Amino acid sequence: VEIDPFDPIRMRTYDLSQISLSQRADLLRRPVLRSSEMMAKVQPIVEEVRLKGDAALLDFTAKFDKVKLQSPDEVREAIDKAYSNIYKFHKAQAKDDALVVETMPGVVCSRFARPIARVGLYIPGGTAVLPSTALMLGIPAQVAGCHQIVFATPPRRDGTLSPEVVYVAHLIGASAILKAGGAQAIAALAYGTENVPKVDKIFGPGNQWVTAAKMLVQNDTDALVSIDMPAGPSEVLVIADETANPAFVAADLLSQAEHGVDSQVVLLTVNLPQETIAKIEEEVDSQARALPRADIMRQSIPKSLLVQTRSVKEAIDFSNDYAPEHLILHVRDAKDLAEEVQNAGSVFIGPYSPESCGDYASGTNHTLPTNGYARQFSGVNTQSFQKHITSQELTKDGLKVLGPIVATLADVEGLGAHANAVRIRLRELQA
Ligand code: HSO
Ligand code: ZN
Repeated sequence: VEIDPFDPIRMRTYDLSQISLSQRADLLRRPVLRSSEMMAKVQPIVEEVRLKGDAALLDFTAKFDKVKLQSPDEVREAIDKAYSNIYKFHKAQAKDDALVVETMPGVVCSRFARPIARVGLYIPGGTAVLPSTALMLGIPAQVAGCHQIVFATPPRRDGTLSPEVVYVAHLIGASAILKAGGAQAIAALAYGTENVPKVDKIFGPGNQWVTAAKMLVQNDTDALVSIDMPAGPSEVLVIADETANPAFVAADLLSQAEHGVDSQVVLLTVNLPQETIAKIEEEVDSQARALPRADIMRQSIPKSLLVQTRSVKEAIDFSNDYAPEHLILHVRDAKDLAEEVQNAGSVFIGPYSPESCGDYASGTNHTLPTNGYARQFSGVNTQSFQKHITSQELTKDGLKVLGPIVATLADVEGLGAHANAVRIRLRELQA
């Protein structure tokens, strides 16, 4: 039936005085309920769910609602495994946090770590919910022993939170979840509100609003808050030589390209013949078309770079100058080449180490420096949630040796009180 949107919407109208008895009888009839037919259709569905439970439930949801859901158990198990790996790697980072060095006989210097007491972890909403980011920020906070861990994440349309984010909040022992996103969430964490606790450091990726708000509050001495690192769009640089599998290379480029229309994707080929380059390009095109976020890749891939180089040396030099967030090495002896890396957030070595593993579950952190900041920033790690305090203890003999050196340097700077604080003791020791 053709439906004209401009057709008036009207009821069927009759006048009892104008219609026959048989027409009147028609009006009294209900539309036919073919209930036995429907029952026959529904019965096997009911039966299948009764017998097979969740598996059948998910199958029918895929068939009728055209959505492939995962079973809650499967998701929980995957989160648990990821948690365990990320925990292991970040726990190991906490090992060398007590340092004691006797720099001279009787002069003992030490350094010890303390957690940053209150931290705010921003988990973006937007085009993809990222419970993995909750793990990547929450686990090092937990390992470091932060006293108060506050999540902030934008609520979904219906006002609820993603159940995966809530599950991670329980795992890591978060004390609160702020259901808000954007600049307003960052401000609430920085200053505190009636209901939101003020934090000492704010972590996490976000859009331009979130990033700008983090920069603002970090510059406000009244807020007294710091941030993890400057953030920009996610990026990957892949180096591929003739040993690379074109399909793997393309898949890795696309996994970054799907993050957003401004994702930065760079491919450096090393002495690749034109046919191999063409093969990679075909793979990029055909894989992208079949993926759910093809629309995003249609915008990010045309902005990506393919640069041909003549040697591995030329490629790694380019990469070190670019300082990518993620560097993937699809080359012969990839492990040796990794030794040459000077600037990168995280390195993925060889054909079986896709960035996805580091993004989710191998153990390394996925909150990494972008925009060239890998030159001077590390990715988020356990130390990001700590500060280090140093201390020293000198014996009398220690001061006898070190004191004159200090007094001399204080004299050079013209800081008599400094020199005096040493000499007053040395005199007492001589007496
Ligand atoms: N590749 C992103 C992290 C991420 N990937 C989260 C999937 N989920 C960071 O650059
Ligand atoms: Zn990713």
